[in-house]
Amino acid sequence: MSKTISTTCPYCGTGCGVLVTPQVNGEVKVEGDRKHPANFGRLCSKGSALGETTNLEGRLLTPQIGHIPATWDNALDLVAEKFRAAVAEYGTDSVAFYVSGQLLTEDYYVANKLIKGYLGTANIDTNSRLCMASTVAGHKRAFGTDTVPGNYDDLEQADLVVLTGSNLAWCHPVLYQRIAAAKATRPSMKVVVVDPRRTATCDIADLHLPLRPGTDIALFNHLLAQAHEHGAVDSLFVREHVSGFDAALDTASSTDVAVTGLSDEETRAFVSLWLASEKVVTVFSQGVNQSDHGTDKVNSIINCHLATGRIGKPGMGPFSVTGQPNAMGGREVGGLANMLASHLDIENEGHRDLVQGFWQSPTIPKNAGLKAVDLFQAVNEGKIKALWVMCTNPAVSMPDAAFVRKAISNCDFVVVSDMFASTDTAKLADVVLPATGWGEKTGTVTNSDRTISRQRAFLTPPGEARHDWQIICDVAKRLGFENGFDFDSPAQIFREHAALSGLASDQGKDFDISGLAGVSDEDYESFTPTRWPVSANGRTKDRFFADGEFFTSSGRANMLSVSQPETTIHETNTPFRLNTGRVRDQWHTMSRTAKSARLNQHYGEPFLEIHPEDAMSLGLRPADLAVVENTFGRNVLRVLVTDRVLVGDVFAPIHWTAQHASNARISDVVAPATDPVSGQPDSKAAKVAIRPFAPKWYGLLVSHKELSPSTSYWAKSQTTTGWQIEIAHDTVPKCWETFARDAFDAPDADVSSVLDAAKNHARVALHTGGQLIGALYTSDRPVSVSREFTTSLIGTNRPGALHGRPSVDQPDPGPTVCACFNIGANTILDAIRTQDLLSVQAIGKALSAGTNCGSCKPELAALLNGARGRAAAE
Ligand SMILES: Nc1nc2c(c(=O)[nH]1)N[C@H]1C(S)=C(S)[C@@H](COP(=O)(O)OP(=O)(O)OC[C@H]3O[C@@H](n4cnc5c(=O)[nH]c(N)nc54)[C@H](O)[C@@H]3O)O[C@H]1N2
Ligand SMILES: Nc1nc2c(c(=O)[nH]1)N[C@H]1C(S)=C(S)[C@@H](COP(=O)(O)OP(=O)(O)OC[C@H]3O[C@@H](n4cnc5c(=O)[nH]c(N)nc54)[C@H](O)[C@@H]3O)O[C@H]1N2
Ligand code: SF4
Ligand SMILES: [Mo]
Repeated sequence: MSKTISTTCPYCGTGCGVLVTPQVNGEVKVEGDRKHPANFGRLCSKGSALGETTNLEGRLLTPQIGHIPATWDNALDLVAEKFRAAVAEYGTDSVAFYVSGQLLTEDYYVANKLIKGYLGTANIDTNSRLCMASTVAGHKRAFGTDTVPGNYDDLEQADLVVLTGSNLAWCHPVLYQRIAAAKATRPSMKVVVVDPRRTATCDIADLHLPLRPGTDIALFNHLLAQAHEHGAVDSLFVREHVSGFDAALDTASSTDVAVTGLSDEETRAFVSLWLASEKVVTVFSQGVNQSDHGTDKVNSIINCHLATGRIGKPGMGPFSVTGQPNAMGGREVGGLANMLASHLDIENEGHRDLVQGFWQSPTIPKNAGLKAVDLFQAVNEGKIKALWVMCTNPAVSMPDAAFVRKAISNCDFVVVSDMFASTDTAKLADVVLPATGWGEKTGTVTNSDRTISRQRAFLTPPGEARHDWQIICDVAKRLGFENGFDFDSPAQIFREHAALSGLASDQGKDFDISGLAGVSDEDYESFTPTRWPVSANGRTKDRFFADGEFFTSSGRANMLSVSQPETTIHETNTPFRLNTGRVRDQWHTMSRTAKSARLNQHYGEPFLEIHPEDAMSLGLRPADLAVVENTFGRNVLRVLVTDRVLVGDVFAPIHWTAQHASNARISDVVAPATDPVSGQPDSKAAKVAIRPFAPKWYGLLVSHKELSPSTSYWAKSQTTTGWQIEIAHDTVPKCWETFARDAFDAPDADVSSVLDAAKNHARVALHTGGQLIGALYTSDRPVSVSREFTTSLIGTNRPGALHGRPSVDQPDPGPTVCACFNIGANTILDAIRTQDLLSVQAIGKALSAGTNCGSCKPELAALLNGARGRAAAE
């Protein structure tokens, strides 16, 4: 039995502590760390499945030049030469880095140092621009710095938690569970969800406000005006510590809340809950940030907290939950194009001198660099001659992604550092560099409540993979910057970063970890989760701003006068508003989560949520395929008819790439419109036309190996026995058996089939050596065989492949709900009925479902409610 290592989950910004024990058989046992203050032992489905994602399938193991394996020396020499040549010939601003909130702080620190202090340009932006930029800008406008005032304990201590534009149940499941547990022990605690969609998060909501998308400012302005009318303003706090109250209130008072589309009853209920609860936390996330007026949305929320003095004290405050594991660390090292380091400002001469002096670097840029959308625009215009993309997949995740792919393809020289060889971005690069990933690398991350935790390695780097900080330092040294980049370990980088923060804090900045500047290598190794600030003079703080001291030049917080924009929809002459976001069990562009069969079972295919009325008027039936398109691009998605979305709104997940589906990169149809203050893209409001895809036939392939179908639609996902591939096509093959043989590339397999040509109905099974290697099911309607059953037959000689569903003595478990124990919806519904189960806990007792990570509890509740509803109707 090997040693247990404590590390941190590499997914969401909750930042859960994970205990990992490598097993002798090569597997990795993963448990929640009971001592970690973010999760106290809990993990969600993604965290629990981490052990299933560390295999080497798909990993990039050597550097490549022109997609041909190369030595590190040759690859690094080439990168250094191209960057040097670009700067020499076209100037410092002809080079750029595009980095990520998933880099560790130490990686991020050296990347920022190299480009700003040594290459001399601020052209470094990060995927945090697509994620947290509006919050950063909103915080800075209100507080003078990018400060998250509260911490996770506040979520449990609050009397009211308002979740605005946040699907916490799926995106920060452990925080959601902490709130749900607090509410269970203290039922007087209330939860409000503000989201146009009825998400899984609504399961614990006392009130769900399905406001019209893009109308949050109207709601919060209304709240501010009502707070004033009801005498709930904290006049003393405002007088002593806040500027801009009158103007903000004036604007708020003239805002018409009717644009939200909410009923008077709903808004009244919201206002009275808010004003009656002293301890209010307003959690916000991408429904707020990813908007062309996201910064104003952020300030409309902060305004309400400032006006009522509900900030910085236990159980209250505005709370931005960060998306990526190190979104906060990236902000701390200054990874955004308009920041310096340690929350200092690039456009402040004093700050620049201070950082340059500390680094003793040859240069420092005077102006902010290009923000993500403008950066790729400049790449397309040929202004950026050398681009280095690290730890992010912009070919999929940037708005107008097809344009971004074109820009990257046209760029003179593009380097991509990634763990995987075939990401949609890596495929377009001139040089790809193999980076170590979670479990192999070591360093620190900062979570949403300012807690710094260690990631620790428990696996040796595969192939020739190197750590991101090493790769960056290697290039820096080749560029002649040995002095600034002579680091031997992440601990050494961390100490430098911590020391710099002390100087920043002397400039009146919030971020201060100077108390950690002297950590020894041993201290760093045994470092336990620590919330900043940790200053050299011993100052720490659990919360900011209770004392009314802000980081603006006047020391007062700012309320902003923010108005509700009249229209938030981009005109492209097409009718639907496309909202995009996440599903519970996939992480972004799926490079890691799609390796876990049990995570894939939650949703195995890209989909489009559409309201029944809209589906009917378009002639779309459940499980049909729909084309979603506009002038920017086109997607084909499986239709999921549901009244969870409003009429006129549709929702699609962001995760699927060209590796996983024929046409499902959703950002292909997202316009590159941005917030004027933060530069953050408006990712939740694409305007799209929708029509039926109407193929001649639909099909399903289950297979022991990965296939690359040539059908006009396909979407594939890994299963416990191989692969499951949904297909559809517009021409009917002459012979289904031949089609199947070709699809499985199995000319010698034994074929058996059942065919009904009139309905394009075929069931073909292929066996070799008596074992099922593949099966094809087709129909002129979406294929309705049991995916769970047919995939379970692969690699076995069990009968039933042609039938496609289990016989009566073998119950069909139905689609997986509980990923941890692999329990399907049919099993759960059956138990609810036969055992008279009345609560989620009772389901847990009977079947174990929901008792490990608990991420499926909202879905268990939905099944319970559905079963109860049906029983009532019977
Ligand atoms: N499972 C999973 N978890 C993740 C991630 C993942 O990929 N998968 N990614 C992580 C990252 S990087 C991030 S940034 C976070 C994101 O976490 P969230 O922000 O919670 O996730 P999203 O699904 O992007 O969007 C949240 C909600 O905003 C709503 N919304 C859309 N428009 C509006 C509007 O105008 N007003 C309001 N009030 N709401 C609106 C959407 O309907 C959606 O339910 O998740 C993190 N956690
Ligand atoms: N339409 C729409 N678009 C969106 C969003 C949305 O809600 N709607 N959300 C936006 C948001 S909030 C975010 S955060 C982005 C996320 O979008 P991306 O950052 O593009 O997505 P990821 O799949 O997380 O990309 C991370 C890449 O880094 C690799 N990687 C993992 N670990 C390491 C490592 O240690 N080192 C290196 N070098 N590589 C590594 C992974 O294999 C993967 O290819 O998407 C944004 N785009
Ligand atoms: S909530 Fe889940 S994904 Fe987020 S850090 Fe915790 S275990 Fe990881
Ligand atoms: Mo994000």
